[in-house]
Amino acid sequence: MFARQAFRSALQPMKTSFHRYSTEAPKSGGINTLLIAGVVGAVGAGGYYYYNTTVQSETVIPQGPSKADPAFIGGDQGWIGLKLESIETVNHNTKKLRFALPHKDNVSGLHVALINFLTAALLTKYKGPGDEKPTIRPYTPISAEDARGYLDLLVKVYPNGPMSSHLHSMNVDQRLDFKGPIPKYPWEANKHDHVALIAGGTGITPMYQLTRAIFSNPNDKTKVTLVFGNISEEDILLKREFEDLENTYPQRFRAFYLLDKPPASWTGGKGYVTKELLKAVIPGPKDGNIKVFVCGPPGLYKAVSGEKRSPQDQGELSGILQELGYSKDQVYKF
Ligand SMILES: Cc1cc2nc3c(=O)[nH]c(=O)nc-3n(C[C@H](O)[C@H](O)[C@H](O)COP(=O)(O)OP(=O)(O)OC[C@H]3O[C@@H](n4cnc5c(N)ncnc54)[C@H](O)[C@@H]3O)c2cc1C
Ligand SMILES: *C1O[C@H](CO)[C@@H](O)[C@H](O)[C@H]1NC(C)=O
Ligand SMILES: *[C@@H]1O[C@H](CO)[C@@H](O)[C@H](O)[C@H]1NC(C)=O
Repeated sequence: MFARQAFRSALQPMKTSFHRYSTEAPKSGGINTLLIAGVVGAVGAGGYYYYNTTVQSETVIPQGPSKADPAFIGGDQGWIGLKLESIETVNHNTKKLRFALPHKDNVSGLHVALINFLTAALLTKYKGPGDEKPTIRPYTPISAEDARGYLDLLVKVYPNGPMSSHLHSMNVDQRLDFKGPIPKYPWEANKHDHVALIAGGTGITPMYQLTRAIFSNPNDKTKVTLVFGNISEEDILLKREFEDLENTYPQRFRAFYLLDKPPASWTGGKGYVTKELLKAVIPGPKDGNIKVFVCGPPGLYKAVSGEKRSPQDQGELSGILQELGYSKDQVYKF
């Protein structure tokens, strides 16, 4: 299928933000126009291969990870200082930071069980020398929920962002306060037939967590369509991980990448998420039991779904998804 081929060759990692949403008018024409024409053509020509597979209901309870003591149990546990164990530079503005859990046998505690998975984040806290109040920010670890002894954060630095700047300035053996888990969207196998994940920049990390929960459970037959936007090719985070999924589950996983500043050879999308693109590539509001997840910088929410009002309040649905006819309960803003 044309679109699939075009995108497959375009698979790359992701990251950064849809800064143009809020700061500039979109550029028009170019590759993006061709891309959308291609996608629409493909859909029109025969519909999506992956709407045809029936979702089997689960019959076997999968084995959860073997018993291990979780580091994060929520409640009144309070902050836990974790030592930075290693630092990996991912690209010009992103680092992967590995923090050691208190004991080498601890798991993070961000999973409930494979069949009843709570997508979740951890809070980090840092108070700089001159700061009146501590800065607290949520992060979604990208390490596996059953990884023992460590957790990995993928962190993009924002020039004037207090927490991301602090994280990027940290040295091995320094400690950072963590607390959690902060529950997000409760997941269980086959809760939805098809989910669409619309991410910008590091908004990819919760999407990765959910995707991994789905594909690590052999009983979960959910189809996943990812739409991921960032500035340049180096900004595509977790690209290899998503490529592996696309190769392993071609009937169930598809990824569409959009670049603000594509190289000449780029055959994927250009610019930002548009109504036409979403209409062409994600399941529609009437396509059965579907759910659309959104995570990214403020401009992405504004354009696609409307912003969250607070961690507890999803706010009204607006933007592209509302225009396309999705209902509020078909959309979850991370
Ligand atoms: C559930 C969840 C999971 C997350 N996971 C990750 C992760 O895995 N990795 C990661 O790097 N980040 C993640 N984030 C984002 C993270 O929490 C921080 O927001 C980010 O690291 C920046 O923090 P900061 O203190 O450095 O900068 P901030 O002070 O938060 O500012 C960052 C940038 O955003 C701009 N900005 C802030 N608010 C607005 C606004 N309302 N409108 C327009 N622009 C604004 C600022 O100007 C600045 O350039 C996650 C967020 C959520 C909600
Ligand atoms: C983000 O940038 C990376 C690296 O340039 C690229 O591979 C990826 O496709 C981009 N993703 C989005 C959503 O723009
Ligand atoms: C980590 O594992 C140890 C040993 O298994 C356990 O006693 C402890 O409660 C776990 N959690 C933390 C936060 O240390």
